[in-house]
Amino acid sequence: MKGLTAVVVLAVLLGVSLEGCVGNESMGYGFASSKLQIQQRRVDRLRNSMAGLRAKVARAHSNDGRDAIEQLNTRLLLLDAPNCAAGSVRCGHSEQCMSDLQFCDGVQDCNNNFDEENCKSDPPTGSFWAGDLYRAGCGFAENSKMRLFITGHDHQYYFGSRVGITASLVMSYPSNGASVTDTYSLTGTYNFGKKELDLDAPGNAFELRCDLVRSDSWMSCNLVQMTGGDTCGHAHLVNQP
Ligand SMILES: [Ca+2]
Repeated sequence: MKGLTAVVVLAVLLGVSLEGCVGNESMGYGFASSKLQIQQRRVDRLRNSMAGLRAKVARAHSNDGRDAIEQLNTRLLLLDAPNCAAGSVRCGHSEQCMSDLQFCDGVQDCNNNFDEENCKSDPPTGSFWAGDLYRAGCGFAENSKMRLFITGHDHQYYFGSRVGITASLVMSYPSNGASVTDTYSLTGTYNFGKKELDLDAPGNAFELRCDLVRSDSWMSCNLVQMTGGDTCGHAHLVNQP
């Protein structure tokens, strides 16, 4: 019987019709047919499990977990060091903390000059970022397509730690069988020390707060209500070529 079972499983895997090979009850093979049907169901379940596992592996590759781990490590090193007070940032890999207001002001404050490194105006003017909004609330549609265009910078020498940024946010989502697009003009600042982008939508009662620790490739954003501070959704925006 074990030999027959092995043959049957092999036949199923090769896509051979089992019923056609072994006959039916009327031909005196009822017992064998029943066993084969059980084996068929087991193989089907295995196939479904394999398909689920393949999908999970594909999703893991597309999410690129290395980026997430690197971002978390960087945040721990640079932003969330327990011995740095609120509003302060760790000077790279040293133990020294510095106010984010002293970053990119043209004066070396960190002993290792970390505060005056990487003072380019991120995200750059003309850059384009896209992703999906998820865990949506506050009236925003789940899985809205978000596209963020950085339209300009205004970096004043007397406030070097921040750079003024203008942007255009386009949100597209299905509604009643049609695709709806809302466009918002945003203004705000980029914080060099914390690597944070904070954009307000004037008159639209929300702001977009983004973490640009990996500013060359993607940013992690929260859509937040201006009143109350409730999070209305999260988006992983990827820099588009
Ligand atoms: Ca400085």
